[in-house]
Amino acid sequence: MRSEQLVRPRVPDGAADATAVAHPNIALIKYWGKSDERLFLPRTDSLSMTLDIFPTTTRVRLADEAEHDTLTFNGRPATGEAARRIVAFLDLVRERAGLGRRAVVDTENTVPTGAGLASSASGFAALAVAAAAAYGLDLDAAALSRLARRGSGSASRSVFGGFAVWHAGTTTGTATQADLSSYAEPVEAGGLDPALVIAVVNAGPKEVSSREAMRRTVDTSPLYEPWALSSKADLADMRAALSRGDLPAVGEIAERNALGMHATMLAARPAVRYISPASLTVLDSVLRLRQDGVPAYVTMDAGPNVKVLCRRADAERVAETVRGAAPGGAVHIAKPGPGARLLSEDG
Ligand code: 2P0
Repeated sequence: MRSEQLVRPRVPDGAADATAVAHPNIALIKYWGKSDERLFLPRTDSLSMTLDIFPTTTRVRLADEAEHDTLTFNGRPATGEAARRIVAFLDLVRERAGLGRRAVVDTENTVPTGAGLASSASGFAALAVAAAAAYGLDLDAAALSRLARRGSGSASRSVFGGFAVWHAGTTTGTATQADLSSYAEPVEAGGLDPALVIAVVNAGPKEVSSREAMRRTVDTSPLYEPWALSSKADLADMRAALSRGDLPAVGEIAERNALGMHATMLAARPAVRYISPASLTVLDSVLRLRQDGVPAYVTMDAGPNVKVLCRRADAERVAETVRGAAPGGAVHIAKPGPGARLLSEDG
């Protein structure tokens, strides 16, 4: 039987086989734009809620003699860009550990295909925790967050459960100083009892990757800098709203921050448009709910699917409403979930 440990893995002596689980997170204050692409340093701070659904489980075993890493994803060989990113991440871990051994990495991802949930967040958080343990790195939670960041920016936040803020850090000084300065940490949300209703309006693959879209936005959008500036104020307001457990304020701030991010993309040259007619239909239905007195607020990421923040007590009603607005699409209800953790055979 496997049992769960705390976020900080206790590295068994000579561990060469470790399994970790992590969940996706949805940003309420968005990460959009890098200041350093190699180090995955973001231009702005962001803040997210880790979900209790769609875990990724990753096992990393060190191979004895292999010349290459062996990677599977849901039982099939990983290929292309996904494989390249995992190998680059393992190279970073190997460099830190001073070990050259290749690995066998098996990933089981439960995010439904095209659900519009960044599986790279749960994926690299689980990989960071499992690979750190397998290669014998004894890292605290902040160090695991920094490491996960190097696989995918948003993964830095999935190391933590509940709400987490990811510090943009600094780009002045050495690369090491910059790297050390950017990590996530937990945020208290007193008395908030939230749910996130996820409306999958389109399960197709996106035409522009978020990495390319954020690069294009930073390089060409005249609205980018104003949004980045307003996002700072949004974060301060969000922290205050979270600490007093004020769901309507949390929702309003999240909604304006997300729609502002999409505005920066619409102003990019050429424009990046993730919002679809079906997204707008869901947005309208949420506005109507609000007019009926239900506190419900939207956020959207690099895709057309819509996430609706509401009180847990209202989640079923909200789900029913968005299901009616986007018939045929799947609707999921998520609550705050746990941080990344190591699983062990012996407890
Ligand atoms: C976020 N997104 O804060 C933002 C909002 C999408 C929209 O983080 O290039 O997969 O691997 O650092 O983390 C998606 O981007 O990008 C994302 P990389 P990532 O959740």
